[in-house]
Amino acid sequence: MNLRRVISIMIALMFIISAVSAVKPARVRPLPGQTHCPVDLNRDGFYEDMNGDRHVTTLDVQLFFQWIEWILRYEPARAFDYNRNGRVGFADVVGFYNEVY
Ligand SMILES: [Ca+2]
Ligand SMILES: [Ca+2]
Repeated sequence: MNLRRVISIMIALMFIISAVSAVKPARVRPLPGQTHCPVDLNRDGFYEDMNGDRHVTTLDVQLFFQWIEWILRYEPARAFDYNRNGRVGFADVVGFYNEVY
């Protein structure tokens, strides 16, 4: 195998690795400090039960607010995009609060 071929394979591998690492997770995972995954209780595609205790309370709103940066990084955006603008931000905390109360 010549050097040119090795380099082209390495470049292709680097491209694949960067593409894979850029993909957002498809499934939700427990928020930091929680043992259960968030739950979409009414199956509307938005996960309102942040701590997975099968109840929606002010604690869920607090958890969303507290961990929004973490959610941005590790959770699928569509699950927490309450105002449906394609990204997760503090406006979604307000949207979530309005949905809950
Ligand atoms: Ca809950
Ligand atoms: Ca949003």
